[in-house]
Amino acid sequence: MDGLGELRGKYLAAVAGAADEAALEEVRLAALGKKGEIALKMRELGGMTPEERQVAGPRLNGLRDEVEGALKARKAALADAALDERLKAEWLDVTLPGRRRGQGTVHPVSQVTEEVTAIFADMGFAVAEGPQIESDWYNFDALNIPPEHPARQEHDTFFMARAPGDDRPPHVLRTHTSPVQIRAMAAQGAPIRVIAPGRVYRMDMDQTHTPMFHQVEGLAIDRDISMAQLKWVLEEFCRAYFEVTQVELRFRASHFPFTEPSAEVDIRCSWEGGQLKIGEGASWLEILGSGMVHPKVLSAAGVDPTEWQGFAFGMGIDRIAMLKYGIPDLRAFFESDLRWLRHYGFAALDMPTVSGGLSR
Ligand code: 2NL
Repeated sequence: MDGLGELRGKYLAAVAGAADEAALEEVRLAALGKKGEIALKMRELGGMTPEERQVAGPRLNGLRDEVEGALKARKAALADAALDERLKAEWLDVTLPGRRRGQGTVHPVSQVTEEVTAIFADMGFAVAEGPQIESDWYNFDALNIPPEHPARQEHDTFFMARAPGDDRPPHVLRTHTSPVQIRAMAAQGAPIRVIAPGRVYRMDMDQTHTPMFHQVEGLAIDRDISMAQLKWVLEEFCRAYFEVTQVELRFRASHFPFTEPSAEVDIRCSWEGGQLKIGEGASWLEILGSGMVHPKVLSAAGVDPTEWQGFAFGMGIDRIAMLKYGIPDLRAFFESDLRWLRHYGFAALDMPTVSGGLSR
């Protein structure tokens, strides 16, 4: 069979010269497609004598394999080149400083979390973090909340799914950041001073509740801590946070399973002309819950209640953000509306410190 050498030269050159995948496909069709030159040659094998076929067959198969191989190699090379091209086009220097386009703002929740953290850091509290998906033990049992407690029922708590057939109690989305403090106590032991800011979840949605919200809890455990220190720490916090010189707090007896005694804390204020003023006036505003950590909670966290005692408190970050910055509607907090964010957001790179000013 003649002309195979020429076909070989022609198609290997065509493959090498194909500039892109479409051109390469044209070459493949012209050589190996149903009516391709090499395919047609292979059909001629049928009309040959067995002796002729024995010679021509292997030569044709060899030619077909060679062209197929070249097509494949060229296709891979083209793909590599295309990828290189793309990578070059998309290259960017991540070490360059950011271009300030003045678009983004710091969300009030982030701002207030930073402010609260700065204030308590100044008083010697470290920040503790923990998982948002918790075991029911850390979220409830360790906090002296028994299985039949209403807070544990389905209508308040988001339960995670277990695999079918797995009968262990389900994990929950943490309903408060207390489990973070249990973990901190268990890991570090006493004495300890921590705050735990973060997202918490409860099945609740109306004018004043969102299913996800933010809380900060605080904990101080030592040999001789009393409610007097709790009151001072909270007063100091309120002075710094609301940026006023005078504050007055009122402790109202209350009940939480994890503290004994427990107190809800109100701050003196006025609402003159619809404007909130902290520290003066005849009104009281509830801002947090607190108490002395229950001995059972200390035990659950591996801290000996005959040796150690301390206070704990919890407050809503979203709520104190609304109070300080005059934000009327809680639900707008989590809608990511750019106009709202531009209005209520804070300048980036302007971190609050107690000495340098919190909110400028
Ligand atoms: C509220 C009430 C409170 C706590 C949270 C706490 C944490 C541990 C032990 C004991 Cl590890 N207590 N946290 C105590 C009292 C009140 O929060 O109204 N929060 C918005």
